[in-house]
Amino acid sequence: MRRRVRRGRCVYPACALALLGVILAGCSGSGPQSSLEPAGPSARDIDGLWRLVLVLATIVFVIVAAGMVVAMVRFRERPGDTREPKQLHGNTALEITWTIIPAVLLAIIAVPTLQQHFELRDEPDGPRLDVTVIGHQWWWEFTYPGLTDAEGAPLTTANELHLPAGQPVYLTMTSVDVIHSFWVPPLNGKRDVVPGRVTNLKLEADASVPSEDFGFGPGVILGQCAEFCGLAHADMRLRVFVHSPADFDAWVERQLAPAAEPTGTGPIATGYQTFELVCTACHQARVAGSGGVERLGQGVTVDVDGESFDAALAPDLTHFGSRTTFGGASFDATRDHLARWLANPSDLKPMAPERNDIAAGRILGMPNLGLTTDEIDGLVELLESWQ
Ligand code: HEC
Ligand SMILES: [Cu+2]
Repeated sequence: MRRRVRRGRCVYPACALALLGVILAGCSGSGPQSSLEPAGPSARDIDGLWRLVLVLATIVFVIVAAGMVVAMVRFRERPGDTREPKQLHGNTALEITWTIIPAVLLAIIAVPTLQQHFELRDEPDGPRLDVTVIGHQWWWEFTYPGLTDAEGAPLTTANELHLPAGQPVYLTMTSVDVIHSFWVPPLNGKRDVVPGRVTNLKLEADASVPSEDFGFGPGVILGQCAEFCGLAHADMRLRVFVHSPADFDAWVERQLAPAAEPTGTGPIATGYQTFELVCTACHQARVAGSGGVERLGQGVTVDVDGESFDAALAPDLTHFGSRTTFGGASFDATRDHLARWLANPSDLKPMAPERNDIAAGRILGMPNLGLTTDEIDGLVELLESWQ
C-alpha cells in the first residue's frame, strides 16, 4: 500500500538553490594554474585519469544517493502506520555484492593510476632535452647540462624555465635544503624535490603551446612549489616559457654568451664595482672584459647518491636583464621593483637572511646590504643591461 508523497514546502526551493550554486561555481572559469586544461602529454594522461575517476565516482554517487532517497521516501514513518519494513541485515548475497563492486571499481582505477605513475618519470626514448632542477629556499635553479658555452659551463638560469615545444624534456631534480615540489599544472603532475635524493620527471609541451595564452602572454605557463618549504614558500613560483624550436635555439645562443663588463666611468661602472665587491659573495656571473671571459662568484657542489651537482648560492645574474620576473618569479622585473629589492629585499619577499651561513653554503635569503642610492642606481643600470 503506497500513499502519495507529500512535498515539504521549502525543501524544493532550497534544493534548487543549492544546485544552482553548484552549477554557477562551474562557470567561474579556470585560473592560470589549472590542471583541467592540459597542454602536454603527461598532463593529458593525468587529466584522463581524473576523468575516469570522476565518471566512476559520479555513477556511484547517483546510485547511492538515489537508493537513499527511495528508502527515505518509501519507508518513512507515517502517522498511524506502525509496521516495520523488511530488515536486510546479514543478507549474504547483498553483503557480497557491495563488497565486490567497490573492489572491482578500485581495481579499475588502480591499474592505470599505477601505470601512469611510473610512466610520468620514465626516461623518454630517443632525443630529449635534459634539465637539472635544484630547489632552494625560496627559488628554482635550472641548469641545462647538454648546452654548454665556449668554456664548457652549462646554461644556468633561475625561476624561468625555457623549453622547446613538442620535444620531450627530462628533469633531474634535487634540493640543497628542504623538500620542495616541482609543479606546473598544465604540463605535469607534482613531484617532490628532495635533499639527498634524485627524482625525475618527464615534461613536454604540445607543439601548439607557443601561440596559446594561459593568461600571461603566449606560451607562458605558471608553476609553483607545491610542498610547504618555510617562510617564502608562497613566493617560490616559476614560469615556463615554451618556444618554437627555432626560437628556443636563439634563446640558448643568447644565454650562452657572456655579459659585457662595462668600460669607462658612470653609473654602470659604479654598479659593476659594487657587483664585484659585494654581490659575488653569493651571486655568479660570466663576464667578458678585456682579459677574456671570467666567471665571478662561486657555487657549491652537492653530492647525491654518488652524483655531483653544481649548485649556486643565489640566482646567476649573467642574463638577469632578459628575465621577466625575479624573486621566485613573484615580482615583475621592473626597475622600480629591482631598486626596492636592492634597498631591502625583505621589503618585497619574506626571507631569513639573518640565518645565512655562506661558508656552509646555507642561504635563506638576500640580506639588506645597506647600499647607497648611487650604488642601487648603478646596479639597476648594470643588471638591466645584462640581457
Ligand atoms: C648573502 C648572499 C647574497 C648577497 C651578498 C647578494 N644576494 Fe642577491 N640574492 C640572494 C639570494 C639568496 C637571492 C634569491 C632570493 C629568493 O628569490 O628567494 C637573491 C636574489 C637576487 C636577485 C633576484 C634574482 C632572480 O632572478 O630572482 C637580484 C637581482 C639580486 N639578488 C641582486 C643582488 C645584487 C645586485 C647584490 C649585490 C649588491 C646581491 N644580490 C647580493 C643572495 C645574495
Ligand atoms: Cu619550495
